[in-house]
This record gives sequence, structure tokens and C-alpha cells, in this order.
Amino acid sequence: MNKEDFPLLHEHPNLVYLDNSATTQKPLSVINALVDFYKNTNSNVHRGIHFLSQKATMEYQKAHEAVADFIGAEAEEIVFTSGTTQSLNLIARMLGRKLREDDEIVLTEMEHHSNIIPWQQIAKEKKCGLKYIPLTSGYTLDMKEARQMINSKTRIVAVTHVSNVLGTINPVRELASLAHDVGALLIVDGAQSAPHLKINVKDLGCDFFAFSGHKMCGPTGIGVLYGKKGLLQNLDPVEFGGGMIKEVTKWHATWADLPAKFEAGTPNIAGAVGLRAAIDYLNNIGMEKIQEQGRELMAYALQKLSLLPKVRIIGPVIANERIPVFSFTVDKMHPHDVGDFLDKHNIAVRAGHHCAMPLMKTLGINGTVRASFYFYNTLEDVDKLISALHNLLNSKMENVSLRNVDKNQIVFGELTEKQEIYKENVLDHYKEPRNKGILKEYTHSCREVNPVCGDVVTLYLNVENEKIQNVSFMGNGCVISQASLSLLTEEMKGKPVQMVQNFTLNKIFSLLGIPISHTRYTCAFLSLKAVHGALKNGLRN
Ligand code: C6P
Repeated sequence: MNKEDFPLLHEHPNLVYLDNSATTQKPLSVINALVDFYKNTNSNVHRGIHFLSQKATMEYQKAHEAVADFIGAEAEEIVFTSGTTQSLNLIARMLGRKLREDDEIVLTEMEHHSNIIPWQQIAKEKKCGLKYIPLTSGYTLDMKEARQMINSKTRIVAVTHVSNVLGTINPVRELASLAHDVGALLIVDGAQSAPHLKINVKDLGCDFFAFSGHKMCGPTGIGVLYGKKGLLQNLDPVEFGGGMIKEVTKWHATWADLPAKFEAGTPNIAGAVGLRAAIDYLNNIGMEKIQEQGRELMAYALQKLSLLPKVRIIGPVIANERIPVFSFTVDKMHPHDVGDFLDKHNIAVRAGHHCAMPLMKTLGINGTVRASFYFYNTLEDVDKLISALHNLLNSKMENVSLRNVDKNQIVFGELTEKQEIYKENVLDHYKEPRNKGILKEYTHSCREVNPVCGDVVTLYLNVENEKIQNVSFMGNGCVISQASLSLLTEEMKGKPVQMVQNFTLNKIFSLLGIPISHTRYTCAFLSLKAVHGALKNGLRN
């Protein structure tokens, strides 16, 4: 359904795009709205008295109104930001000013980093308590614990409406009651719910609601912070500059009316216009229909995925409690290797920690593969995913992650004869890693994390007489990271420190001897970072 409205999907008919939780594709109407704005309306808002500026200001205002209608709010309650992340940072900083020592902030264990770190920072600054509502074994929030945790000390409850990893829909209404009963505010991260569910902020009972345009067919760089009017009126801005003032003297400034007071500087006018076009597009289909179609896809995908051996779904298995975002792990395979394999089959998924490292820690895993669907995906797309996973489960590791990729990363080719030999070597180092373990005696060590997938390695070195006498490593990872560590540690032994310090990423590439896709550079780089880190740590000591 609707695939023909999306030029990218039209241009790449064989692509199965299942990375919609990261960002969705854009319909032609949104692309045209952006082009039309720059061709016919481009001008700054609020500032000029000329015709174009008035036109741009009107378009910008209309965008506020469209967003307000979309979530059941008033236009004054809609603050445009660059995205969910900025919205959450803004609200954390604004509310943070009002917090006192020993006040408590309650989050959940399934939050995205964007709804953790801003509160962590505030909690540190203000010496507030930070608590996390735990999960049940069914990947939902433990509401019994939530009822205990939200108490008279709680000032803020900040929760994701829908988890970007688990797909779980959280009981926001109940959380709002719990928060309000103790005089706390409820902040909702709606990044993953606004694209899929019909949102009415009044029905949800939340005080603030944040979401991004790019996850719901809109452009990147535009997002929303909704706040109840009375609350926004009583908050002071944390960003200052043009457009947000009423009057400025050398010593003092007063603020513009809502929502301009919170939109300092030239806003993303084109983005707002594009977001309005996206909302028009979604409204034309109907959010209820989008939700209904999501349920259909979900039921089908859940049934098919749950039949695959060695595949474990990480998320609720009841279709009503979730949206069509499926995280899963494949027994004994690293999510990167699975993602790479699917990519080779023209299926775009995300693999890693999905910016939810604390959740991964709770689940006891480093990462997952995530297939996230949107309304333009079809049952056939599910079938293609399942069929590729079948192939993966039946294939040898040879086919899993190593392939030839041309410079623009689109066309896959065969490996040359020489590269085939290197590939065998890489696989051998992956299956039987050399130098794995902890050295009994070591002079240097370093723990490094791959920020993309959360893999952790620790490197141990024994340096004597300015030479690497011995080396080992610990930690698991994908084919590329493990083979790189194994190959590099072999290469280093007996070499002068100075020589090893000069190793670059090219050294790893030459040791691997096969082309790797750009997205895997961080996997290869992990070994080198650990080596450089260990040598640096040691020299400093
Ligand atoms: N999640 C994902 O692939 P921004 O980047 O500001 O538009 O959205 C941040 C954000 C906040 N909360 C949730 C629940 C999210 O899912 C996201 C973005 C993407 O899952 C990129 S990490």
C-alpha cells in the first residue's frame, strides 16, 4: 500500500526498507512542499514586513496549527524544535531549574538515551534521585513497581510512550494519574508513538509530549515539544536570541508570547512546512487506518518470526500491546552480522543497541536486530524478511558477513581469488580467535566500547624494554571486530611500542584483506582504539 507515493521506494523496487523507527521514507508531497517553499516562499519569519516574510510567517503558523490538530492541542502549545532529542533536552533543562536536592525523577528501563541523559545531567547537578521503573518478563512496564516508586518525593515522571527496541506501548494514562496524584509532571517521549498511534495529548493526560517529524514521513531537523499552556507560560526559556523576546535592554529582557518564547533564532521554517505536508499525508490515509494496518502486519510478522528456530523475539508477543517494531536475536550470531546478511538481501534493518544501552544491560544482551515496519510495508516484505532469515539459518558463516562492496556501497560483487583466501583467514580468526583471555601479568590495559553496537573489549599488554612482549583480549563481538582483534594482536607481538603506536585503520584493513562496508569500520576500529588506549594509559601511569 502507498509505496508508489514514495520516490525512493519507487526507484528501488527491490529494497525492503525495515528501518522506519530510525527514520521513515518521504512521500512526494512532502518533498514537493519543501521544494515549493524554497522556490516560492523562502524568507525569514516574524522579522520582515515584506510580502514574502509575511507569507513564510503564515506558513509557519499554519504548521503549528496542523501539528496542534494532529495531537489534540492548541497552536500556542506547540514548540518547534530540531527533534525529540532537543525537545527532551529543553524540557529537562527548564524543569530542572525548579528541582531541589532529594527530589526524585522517575524514568523506565526501556528509555532511549534521549530520555535518560538529560535527566541524568539534571539529577547530578541538583542532587536529585533517579529511579527506573523495571520491566516484567513480558517486556512491559512493571506497574506494581511503578505504583511504589512514584511517591511524594517524585517531581518528574518521564517515559517513552512506545519503546523503540521492544515495540511495547506503555500505559501513559495510568502513569499520568500516578504522577498527578503526587503532584509530579508527566513527560512523554512520543518519538515512536506519534508515527503509529492516533495521539490526543489531552486524553493521554500528559504534561509534555515530544516527537520528531522525520519518523512520520516529515523532513529531518524538525520536531515538536508540546506542553500544557499553563505550564509553558510559567516556564522560563533556556535558549535565548532573536525571535523569542518582547523587549531587550542592556540589562534585561522579557519574553515573547507562546510558542515563540521557546523558539530562539531562525527556526527550521521549511522543515515545519514539510512536517505539515507529512501530517496532511498521514491524515489523508487516517491514523486509525495506519494503526489497524500496523496490527495486521504485526500479527503476521509475529506469527512468522516465532516459528523460526534460533530466533528470539525481544518484545511482547501480544499484538495489542505493541507496534510493528520487532527486535530479535539469532542464536550464536552477532546482530551486526545478521544485519549485514539481510542488507545483502536488500533488506534494510538496524542492528545494535538502538541508543538504549541501559535496556540492553537489563536484558543481558549487547544488541538486537531490529525490523521496524511502517504502513507502506506489505505482508510480502514480511515474507522476504522471513525467507532471508531462513537462508541465514541454513547458510554457512562464509555467506554471513563478508562480501565485496563497491565504493558507493550499493552494488555487491564477488570476491577476487586473493580476497577469498583472506576471507577464509578472517573466518578462521573469528572462529578460533588467537590471544583470547586475560594475561597473568600485564603492564597496560584498556576497555573500549563500540558506540554503535555496545560491544565491549578489554585489551591486556605486557610491555618490557619498549617492546610488546605479550598481548591478549577479552570480550565478544561480530566477525569483523573479533577477527580484527585476533589478527592485530598476532601482528603486534614482539614489535616495538613506537611502531604499534603508529598503526592506523589501514593496518587493520590490510590484515583483514577484504573490503568491508562503511558501517563496519567502527567494528574494525575497536581493536585499534583498544591498542592505542592501552599504550596511552600505560605511558601515563
Ligand atoms: N530513535 C532509532 O533508530 P531524534 O533522533 O531526536 O529524532 O529521536 C530520538 C529518539 C527519542 N526517543 C525514542 C524512543 C527514539 O526512538 C528516538 C530515535 C532512532 O530507534 C534513532 S536512535
